[in-house]
Amino acid sequence: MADLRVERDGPVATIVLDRPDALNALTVPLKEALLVALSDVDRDRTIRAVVLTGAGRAFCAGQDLRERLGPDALPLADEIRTRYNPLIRAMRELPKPIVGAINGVAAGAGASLAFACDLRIAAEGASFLLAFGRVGLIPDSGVTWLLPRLVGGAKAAELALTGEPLSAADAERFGLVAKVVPAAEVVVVAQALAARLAAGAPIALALTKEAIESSWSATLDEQL
Ligand code: T3D
Repeated sequence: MADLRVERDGPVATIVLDRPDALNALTVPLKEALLVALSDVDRDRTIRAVVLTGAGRAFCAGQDLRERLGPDALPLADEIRTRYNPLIRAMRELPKPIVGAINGVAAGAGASLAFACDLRIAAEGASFLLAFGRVGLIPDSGVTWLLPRLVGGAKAAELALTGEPLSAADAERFGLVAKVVPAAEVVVVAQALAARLAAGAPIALALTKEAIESSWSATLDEQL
């Protein structure tokens, strides 16, 4: 599939955003291909864990801003509802763990994709950038839900309001990434973690993911 590759190694599928010249910025075909890949991974019972990464030096630079200026671009809100929100839902509802191999900058909706992974391994030079304000937007694609849950409200507000980048090292300090490794190792380390998860009990993993997700809107009694 153009702009997206899916590589298989036993029970682990690695999904690679593959537009390195544009820092893997998200076009309509790329978003559609990613949604199809997530649905394929969901249906394939032999796949038990997923790695999401980007080709080249970036993880993902968010919405392709060149495409957005084109004549065929949907109104912004429609694009978010019809293409971005389904992607974030598909990632959070996938009953298999997703490990983000954050190989470089994750900006705008690219940061949303990184935050929607279950675990993140980051390359030393990677960063997270809530670039939405630079193009006059508020953080969309789930950022305002995902980020406070990952790093706490104060840090989420700081990152969202200032638009300052968060380095991989700081992201590790805040628990946003599980581990920071040299760039050359990030995919291999993420795949090894995914393989370890894939060796676990799949239904237990799926229910664990679901229980953590549902805890945010549940009382302790409901969760018990
Ligand atoms: O539909 C909707 O609009 C709704 C959804 C919105 C959600 C969003 O994602 S909004 C946020 C969109 N993303 C951004 O605003 C980020 C824009 N990019 C940057 O700020 C910088 O590129 C980075 C900080 C990510 C990286 O900087 P740097 O200096 O390492 O690289 P660069 O030189 O800026 O970019 C390299 C190339 O990638 C360059 O192309 P060229 O000149 O070599 O042909 C640049 O134009 C291209 N590129 C980078 N980001 C995008 C992009 N092309 C299209 N869209 C991009 N988002």
